Amino acid sequence: MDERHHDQIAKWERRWIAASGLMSLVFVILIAYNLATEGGHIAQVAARGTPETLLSREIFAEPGLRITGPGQAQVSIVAQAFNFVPERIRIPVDTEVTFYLTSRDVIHGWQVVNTNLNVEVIPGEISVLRYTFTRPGTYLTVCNQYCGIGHQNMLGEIEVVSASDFARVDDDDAMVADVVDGAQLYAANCASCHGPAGAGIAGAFPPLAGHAAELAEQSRPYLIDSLLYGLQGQIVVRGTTYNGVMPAWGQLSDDEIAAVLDHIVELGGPSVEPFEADEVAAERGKGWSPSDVLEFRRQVIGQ
Ligand code: HEC
Ligand SMILES: [Cu+2]
Repeated sequence: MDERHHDQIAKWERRWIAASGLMSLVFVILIAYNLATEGGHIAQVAARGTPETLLSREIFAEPGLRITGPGQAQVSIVAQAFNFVPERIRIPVDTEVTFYLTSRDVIHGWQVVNTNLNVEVIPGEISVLRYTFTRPGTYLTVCNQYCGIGHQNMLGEIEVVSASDFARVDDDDAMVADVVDGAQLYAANCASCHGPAGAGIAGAFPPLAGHAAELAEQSRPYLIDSLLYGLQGQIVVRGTTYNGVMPAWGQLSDDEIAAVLDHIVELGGPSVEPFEADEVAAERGKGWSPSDVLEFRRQVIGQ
């Protein structure tokens, strides 16, 4: 080998070293620019435990927004297959918000589009982070961790409004707060799995349209229990086998359970007497597991 070749190689080596050095510099500048303009928003772990113990904490008893002082608020959000509770949050602009996030079931993501908020929401952990929205507008929130068959439907919204709009809208809400809307509860809690019209997905989520009314004819307590305590194990609906997990909805009030049941029995099938809150209350406190509900289903409905 003569010297000439060595020089040639050394020249290219120097160029590549310079190029990779330059690239690292660009990355560092981008990170520094982002930190300087947006600030770092890295979630901290506030608590660990089982999902049940974390969800029984006061902050998650009624998830959503709480104004804690002038220019300060708290927002708690529960992620679950396949939605965020609450789905929609209204926040006054220029308010320092402390977000508390946890998951009821599997790992989810919570990314607020057009901001640098991006949290991995882990069952058994409460993640905390602070953020101040300085521009009014509607921000989309998405789950960015694949969490199951309804993952792509796992969307939410943060509406950032001026202080005066916030006060006004809050009054409007107070006026309608007492009206429990079964269709709305269904859309927010059930549609991601059972479909917007209750058609289900063959083999994954049983249909409710028509089927729920048939179940109610056979056993109203069963239908209530399936919501209060969930359902797990093999069932057959209209010749199709399902072997999934239906989460428990005991966190909904008696009125809300009755309203959502009225909605699903009205999706089709035989006509059914409206459900009463008392009827739901009578089924509470049995402390059943989803497998107990399956056992009960075998007795009153069949396979
Ligand atoms: C995460 C997905 C998911 C969500 C959300 C969900 N379900 Fe289910 N549901 C299921 C699965 C899966 C089953 C079947 C369970 C099994 O295979 O044992 C089921 C079963 C049921 C059954 C019993 C059907 C039968 O034949 O016994 C009813 C009733 C029901 N769901 C109603 C609802 C209502 C009402 C909501 C909203 C409050 C809801 N579900 C939310 C997944 C879901
Ligand atoms: Cu998810």
